[in-house]
Amino acid sequence: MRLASPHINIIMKACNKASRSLIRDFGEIEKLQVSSKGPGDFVSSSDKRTEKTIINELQKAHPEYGIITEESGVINKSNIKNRWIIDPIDGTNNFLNGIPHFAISIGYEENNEIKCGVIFDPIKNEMFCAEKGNGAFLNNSRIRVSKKKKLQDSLLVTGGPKHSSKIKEDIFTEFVKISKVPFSSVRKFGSAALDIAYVACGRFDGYWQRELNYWDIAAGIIILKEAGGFVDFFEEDNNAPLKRNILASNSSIHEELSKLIIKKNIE
Ligand code: 2AM
Ligand code: CA
Repeated sequence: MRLASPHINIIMKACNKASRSLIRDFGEIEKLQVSSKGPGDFVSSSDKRTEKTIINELQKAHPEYGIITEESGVINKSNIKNRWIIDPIDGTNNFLNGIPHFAISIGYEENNEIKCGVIFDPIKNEMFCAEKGNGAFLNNSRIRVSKKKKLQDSLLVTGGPKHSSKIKEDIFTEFVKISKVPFSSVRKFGSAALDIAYVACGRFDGYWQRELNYWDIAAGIIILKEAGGFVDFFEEDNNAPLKRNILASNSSIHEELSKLIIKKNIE
């Protein structure tokens, strides 16, 4: 791999370390699924342990950096210049159900701009990573977005709505509208981070989702951009900078897909 900045190395090391217990825990899930208690609490403790390992590794290198995480919230709040953005398990519901499709996602942000990021699927041993100006990689190979030119024929992915969503009906309406594009297909795989990574390496042509959290997609933003893709945020609520509605694509189908996104403010 030709990425060698100190930050990307720190992130990759943290991912590798945290993934060891994550893989072990995933192996336990099957047994827990048949128990009367179910795997819920176990998953939540696995999530926390993974996050703790990652934070420890990152803090060893830069104790002064800010950290935004799913489980622990914000650490070193006053440092907004250098920040790590962490999602210890993206695709928690898959993990909980014993479905091998989830990832660790870590981005590094400098002055509000994502500089590098890693999305690591420990089960398939696929590490997607990128740093600004140096391209995007899947393990040791350079990745590029697909060459598909038209929305027709494209393979798309989306997610949501979440249970608590107040805009479920609008999200379903949008889903139906986009699903009706001739000869295209829409998938729901349950991990926002992997959805974007898969657009970056050309497996999907486009991805959209509403009501995400910043940590779901921070690393994905730089990976997709460095792979030649395009990321857009629509109907951003300026009072909630960590909330995101995202449209990510191979660039070529972006405009066509964007026209199908419901533009009225439904938040
Ligand atoms: P998670 O697995 O870390 O919860 C599923 O469509 C994708 O959306 C996952 O990446 C999931 O992240 C993310 N997501 C964010 N907030 C969510 C929520 N409240 N409920 C379900 N999925 C959510
Ligand atoms: Ca997530």
